[in-house]
Amino acid sequence: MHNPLKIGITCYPTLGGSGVVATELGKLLAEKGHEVHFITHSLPFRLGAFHRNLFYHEVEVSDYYVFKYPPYDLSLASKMAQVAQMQNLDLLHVHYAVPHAICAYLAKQMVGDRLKVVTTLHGTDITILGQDQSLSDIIRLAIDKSDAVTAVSMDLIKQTRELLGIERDIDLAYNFVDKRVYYPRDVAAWRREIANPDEAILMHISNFRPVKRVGDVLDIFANVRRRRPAKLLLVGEGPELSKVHCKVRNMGLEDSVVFLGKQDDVAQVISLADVLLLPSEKESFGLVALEGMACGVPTVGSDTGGIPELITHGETGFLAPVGDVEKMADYVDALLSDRDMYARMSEACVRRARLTFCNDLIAAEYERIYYRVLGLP
Ligand code: GMT
Repeated sequence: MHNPLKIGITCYPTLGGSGVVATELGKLLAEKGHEVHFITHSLPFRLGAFHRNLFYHEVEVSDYYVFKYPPYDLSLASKMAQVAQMQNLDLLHVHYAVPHAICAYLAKQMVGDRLKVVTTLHGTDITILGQDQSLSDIIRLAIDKSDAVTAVSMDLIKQTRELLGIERDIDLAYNFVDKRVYYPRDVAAWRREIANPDEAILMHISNFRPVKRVGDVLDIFANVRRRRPAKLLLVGEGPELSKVHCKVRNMGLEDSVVFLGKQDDVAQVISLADVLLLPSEKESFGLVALEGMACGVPTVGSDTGGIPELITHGETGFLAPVGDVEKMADYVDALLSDRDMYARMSEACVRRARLTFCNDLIAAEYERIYYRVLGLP
């Protein structure tokens, strides 16, 4: 039995799966008795109620008039070092390489080698930013200098090796869901307000970035709707949203597509869906598909990145090549046409989410990594 640790966590606090994973992990670690210090530019949106082992340190950026670009990265690195010294942190666990892993490396230079750095790679920090010539060398340095590096799928480990030429060990730590929050909810009353009893509900949840291929979501939906009554619920916001609005109008789908915007209670919202759609171009893991699985909702999506590690084709969903909207629509239709297969798949989803991607398992994996880097095996 090890002593509780003092852990600093840095993530993007206001958006995206990486921030969700980091915040939920911090909450779990605090529950397990560790002292967790979030070092971020604003309060992580999933932090929720006060907990005696959770602390928040806000990064303030200097806006001195000589700066064309306020140096957030330097302020973050300094804050990490200050908090590490004041609170006697054992380690910094940073989520998303840019700029967090680089800042943690700088903080470690200020504090000394006793402060360990664990970096979790989440996906686009490697698959998109890692390919940007202006960033790739500094990302490689931060990865090489971290005391441990984790990635959210085997595929992301492979991509990190191939795209950045990284040779060091990288631990696998999948995304996880808290089974106390994500389980099939009874949302029958709400469902009646949104769809007629004979209508299927398809859903897409994302940050509406080009990589999510929301246009494909509409094409899949239009195809399915030619075969059966259905509604499409779109959850989230992002740069492609107005384009998607336009496409919905041009396709004459205004009456059957509902824009729900950003939603806090994802477990409740996901339970409204019969099928989730995730036709992404790239996806290192696909946290939203796991959240759906845990609520008993199968996903139809693309067989790219880490998605096949999460969704077993034919057992917990269906996968097709990126852009093959016809095939994805066929899979949605097949799922909705066979009640027995649907029930089997929905049960398999809940089972797999609980067995393989459950919070206790993955939090324990991160703890093992922390103790290892601290020389406490
Ligand atoms: O999906 C996004 O665009 C957000 C992004 C993030 O960094 O927050 O998500 C990435 O990290 C998630 C948590 O590990 C993964 O579940 C997503 O698959 C991954 N997104 C991509 O690889 C595109």
